[in-house]
Amino acid sequence: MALLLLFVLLISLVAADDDAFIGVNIGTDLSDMPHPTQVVALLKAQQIRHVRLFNAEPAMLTALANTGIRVTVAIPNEQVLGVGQSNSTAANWVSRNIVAHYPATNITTIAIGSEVLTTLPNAAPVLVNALKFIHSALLASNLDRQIKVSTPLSSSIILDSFPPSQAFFNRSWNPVMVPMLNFLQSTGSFLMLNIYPYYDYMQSNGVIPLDYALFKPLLPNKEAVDANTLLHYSNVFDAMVDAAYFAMAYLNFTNIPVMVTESGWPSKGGSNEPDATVDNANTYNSNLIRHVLNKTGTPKHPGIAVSTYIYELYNEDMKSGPISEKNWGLFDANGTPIYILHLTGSGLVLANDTLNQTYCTAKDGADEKMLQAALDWACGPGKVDCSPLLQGKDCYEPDNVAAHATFAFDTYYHKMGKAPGTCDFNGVAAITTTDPSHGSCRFLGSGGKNGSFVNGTAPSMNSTSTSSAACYAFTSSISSIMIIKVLIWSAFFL
Ligand SMILES: *[C@@H]1O[C@H](CO)[C@@H](O)[C@H](O)[C@H]1NC(C)=O
Ligand SMILES: *[C@@H]1O[C@H](CO)[C@@H](O)[C@H](O)[C@H]1NC(C)=O
Ligand SMILES: *[C@@H]1O[C@H](CO)[C@@H](O)[C@H](O)[C@H]1NC(C)=O
Ligand SMILES: *[C@@H]1O[C@H](CO)[C@@H](O)[C@H](O)[C@H]1NC(C)=O
Ligand SMILES: *[C@@H]1O[C@H](CO)[C@@H](O)[C@H](O)[C@H]1NC(C)=O
Ligand SMILES: *[C@@H]1O[C@H](CO)[C@@H](O)[C@H](O)[C@H]1NC(C)=O
Ligand SMILES: *[C@@H]1O[C@H](CO)[C@@H](O)[C@H](O)[C@H]1NC(C)=O
Ligand SMILES: *[C@@H]1O[C@H](CO)[C@@H](O)[C@H](O)[C@H]1NC(C)=O
Ligand SMILES: *[C@@H]1O[C@H](CO)[C@@H](O)[C@H](O)[C@H]1NC(C)=O
Ligand SMILES: CC(=O)N[C@H]1CO[C@H](CO)[C@@H](O)[C@@H]1O
Repeated sequence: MALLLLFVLLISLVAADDDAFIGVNIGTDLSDMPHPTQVVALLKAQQIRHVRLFNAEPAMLTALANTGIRVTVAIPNEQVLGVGQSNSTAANWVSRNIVAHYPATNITTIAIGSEVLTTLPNAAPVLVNALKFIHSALLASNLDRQIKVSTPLSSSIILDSFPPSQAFFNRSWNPVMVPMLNFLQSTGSFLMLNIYPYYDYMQSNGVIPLDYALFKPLLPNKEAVDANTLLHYSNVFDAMVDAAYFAMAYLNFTNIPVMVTESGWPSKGGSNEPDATVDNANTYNSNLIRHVLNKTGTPKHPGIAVSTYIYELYNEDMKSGPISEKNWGLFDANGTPIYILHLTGSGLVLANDTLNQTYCTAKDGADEKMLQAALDWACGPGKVDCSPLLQGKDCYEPDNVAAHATFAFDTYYHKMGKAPGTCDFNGVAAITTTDPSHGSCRFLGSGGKNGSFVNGTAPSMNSTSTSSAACYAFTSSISSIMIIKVLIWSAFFL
């Protein structure tokens, strides 16, 4: 009986430990990158409990100390070659960047490089050595159970990803993938994968429907069916994750979980990137977060949710490339949300963004005469108070029909309790999640933008205690949890 109880206790610990989480990537390519204490204040206000950094910057790790936030740190690509060629370089890296901060800063994972195979192929031959050397250094410091080692892969190395059951890793990389998967399996780590349905959709030339990329509900006959497994896919994300499971199974690895290290959608793009919009970004990220936290899992492994880091916290204005590259963020440098996610009732992460606000605007390109007629109707029979549109009033500028109609439509829509059909106006109006307020012209329903504004109210760096070399006490219960965890994973995957 006692044994049974112990077992039940361990299982519940395992279950808690395996809860899928939503994390956020923190890129720092901003011209006015907030101070680490401001970053941490934003994370706290937004209840973000898991972050991934692209390096192991000491000031950031110090600011994250004693916050309870779980941290994935990275060895940047330019250091992978050095670490993979020398175990003493690896050992030094661990003592300088990990041992110096753990456990005050709860580092849970070390990501070796970023998409090394596809962006830095000359480091590929030493990539597995880098994983092993870093792991050995953790082992020597008794940290190998707390801190996992892996390397984020681009999903482009998975070929023939639809149907997922036929997916396989680009065979040129088998000499790296096989020992890598052996390493991940034997150390209880996970396969890190970057998944970008946005690019899959963009590159598919219309083959992938936008709704399928955005997790929007599809009619059952529109779902993609894998003819070999008869599994139904209703979104690109699940199909990619299952493709990774099948690609691993093809190499006989069936018990390595997948962790998605990057996924997101840009909120703005150039003229050749028409689907990089605020609405699409909001829809994708909101649906992704709900999907992960709901533990829906994938068709191949239902109920096994895939922890995912959203790309990314801030818009990075210094990024080169297309306009969309600078616009993947959830927030601007001030900590103001780019859009308010639709997350009501989905749990606590990004809980400030629960306003779920919608607005009614004039459709882009709508016929001016029809807009004018709808505007006249709203301000007349529709009983909207249109006085703010008068010359000299808050919403007079910009003085054009579309802007004035948007004000009238939105006011009417909110007055009617956002009831279905109240944002149509003969087809010239549409619902959006973007607050059309500008200057002193405030729209009904706006006001969420201030909620998470963070302005350096956190203590300055100098008052934050710096953790010196931390001592770590080995606890034997952790090892038994790991063993049970492995057993449970294998049971799920059989
Ligand atoms: C590094 O490798 C050498 C030779 O392969 C070995 O003797 C040494 O113990 C290793 N050092 C560490 C810290 O693993
Ligand atoms: C660090 O994170 C791990 C994994 O989520 C958790 O089990 C552990 O309790 C955390 N440690 C501290 C000190 O918060
Ligand atoms: C597979 O990887 C090799 C080596 O990077 C690359 O040259 C080749 O184009 C890839 N194959 C496909 C189909 O992407
Ligand atoms: C996978 O296992 C099967 C059965 O044991 C074996 O025939 C096959 O060669 C293995 N494939 C690889 C890639 O190791
Ligand atoms: C969560 O998952 C359940 C089934 O697993 C489903 O019925 C429900 O609609 C999902 N909720 C959301 C918000 O996706
Ligand atoms: C949030 O938005 C969804 C759809 O976008 C809607 O079904 C739901 O009723 C909204 N919830 C609230 C509290 O407004
Ligand atoms: C936002 O905050 C500023 C300063 O705290 C305040 O003046 C302004 O009225 C707020 N705006 C809204 C829409 O709540
Ligand atoms: C933000 O901080 C700056 C500098 O400390 C200050 O000048 C500014 O007024 C603050 N803004 C708000 C809205 O508190
Ligand atoms: C921290 O202290 C140093 C030296 O005492 C000072 O130069 C620096 O401005 C301080 N930084 C902050 C953020 O207060
Ligand atoms: C608008 C809103 O809900 N703001 C809240 C965001 O979260 C912080 C911390 O939890 C609260 O203090 C704010 O009131």
